[in-house]
Amino acid sequence: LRMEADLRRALTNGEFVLHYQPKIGTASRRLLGFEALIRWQQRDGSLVAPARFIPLAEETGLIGAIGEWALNTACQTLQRWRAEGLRNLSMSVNLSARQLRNPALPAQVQGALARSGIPPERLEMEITESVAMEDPARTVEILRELKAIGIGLSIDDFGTGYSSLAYLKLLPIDCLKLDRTFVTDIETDPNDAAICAATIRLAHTLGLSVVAEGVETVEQARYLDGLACDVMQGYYFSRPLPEAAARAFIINGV
Ligand code: G
Ligand code: G
Ligand code: NA
Ligand code: MN
Repeated sequence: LRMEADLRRALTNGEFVLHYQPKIGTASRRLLGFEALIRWQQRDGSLVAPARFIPLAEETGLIGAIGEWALNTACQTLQRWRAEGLRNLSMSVNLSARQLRNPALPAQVQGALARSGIPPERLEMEITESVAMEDPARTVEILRELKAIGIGLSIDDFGTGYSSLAYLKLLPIDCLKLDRTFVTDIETDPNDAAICAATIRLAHTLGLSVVAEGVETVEQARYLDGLACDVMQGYYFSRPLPEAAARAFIINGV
């Protein structure tokens, strides 16, 4: 498969880049941190979205090396901003199924923290609900190990998978990320509004915070504010930004 060879070459040639999407505190409307999202920058400058290569990276096992690169790069970027005195922000990194089940993951996380020098509580890892619930008992064990390092943990795309509430209670997580499919029509679809309201109440009852994904309009932001959603992310505030633009976003604010 040519694409597999292309992926290997991309890694050795440094063709992957991270873009950073702001996370905004709902009540404060302040920048809290960023989510790192990988892109493949072709030699002609065009960007390939992760949906087009992460599945193959996952199948071939290349995700191990690509994911470790993303983790280290995200931590180093945050450390550079910290060294410049640019506020006390957090950085979120996405984890695939295979990364989560790699026994070397906790050591990789500790390595990335040690090399960059960022405090553990400034790093967050996002695991999708469907990955977390594939083998929930095992997920509890792995996440406990990661939590012991002191990092934050989020369940991504919450509401699209099938969460066992019994296991949700056992997972040592800090945050649920409400999938953007529920946010899109929050003002017009009573079912979506009810799902958002109920998820936020459930999360708060369990001592978790909530990030709403895919916030694209001021009306959605106001609605989520009314539901006491803690954090928002989406094109209304900013698209994922290249590093230089993310740095400018920190400095110029929202
Ligand atoms: O940025 P975009 O919306 O195209 O991202 C699509 C998907 O790719 C998201 O589900 C996101 O979690 C995943 N993704 C982005 N960056 C990374 C990464 O560094 N590692 C892994 N495992 N997944 C990523
Ligand atoms: O699966 P995950 O939640 O990690 O994927 C995040 C993806 O969602 C990224 O690829 C990002 O580009 C995309 N995204 C972020 N904000 C918005 C938004 O407001 N609207 C839409 N349609 N996509 C968004
Ligand atoms: Na994510
Ligand atoms: Mn998500």
